[in-house]
Amino acid sequence: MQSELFSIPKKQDTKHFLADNTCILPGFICDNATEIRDLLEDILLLSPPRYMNTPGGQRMSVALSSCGTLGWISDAKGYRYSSYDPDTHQPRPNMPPLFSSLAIKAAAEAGFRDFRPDACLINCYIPGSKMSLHQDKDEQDLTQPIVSVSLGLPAEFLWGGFIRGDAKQTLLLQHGDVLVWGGDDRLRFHGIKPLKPGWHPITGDCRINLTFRKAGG
Ligand code: MD6
Ligand code: FE
Repeated sequence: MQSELFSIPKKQDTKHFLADNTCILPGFICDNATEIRDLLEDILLLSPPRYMNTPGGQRMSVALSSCGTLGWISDAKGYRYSSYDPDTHQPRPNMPPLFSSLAIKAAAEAGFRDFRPDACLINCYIPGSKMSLHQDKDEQDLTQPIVSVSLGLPAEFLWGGFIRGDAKQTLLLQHGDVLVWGGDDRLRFHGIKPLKPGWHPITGDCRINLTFRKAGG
């Protein structure tokens, strides 16, 4: 039943602002999901997702890869962007034109008209994977927004304030949804609750999240 429901995804031409500079575009990339998944398969062969350690030595719960000019890494030296894959020592796989054009279109829809992403982080979640509350602040130009694309299993997204302990809203991010934020909302704390088990026709038993950023100068 559930798979039938998911296999006829509908693009919804709506947007909903959670705050002045945080916008959810439900199902925005549904029509492109299969093509995105196929492109991701090629990228993840070149740069396989891996569990990195936090600077404190904790293994992260989400497996991560990147494409584009820059990719995000974490190790004992800290969080940062680098142009080389730390495991393969190769440049990052190219960001497919479909990825950048959808990210630019979504940003414009949310009111950010000059978004030029140079990094696409690929987060792979299996049941139980979570992302602790964090701020995205490793990018050089914090005036540029972040565009987040959800594929596969739904996830509960925690959307907080500017101090870790601020009240949080829980938002269900579903397959095809795009979340865009920037401006005054750029440094909000956020995270993902442990992924619930399930199955999705596009991604199987996992969730994939892409976040597009302008990481370099
Ligand atoms: C995720 N997303 O959805 C994790 N960061 O799996 C993020 O950490 C995130 O969705 C900045 C802006 C939007 C996001
Ligand atoms: Fe984030």
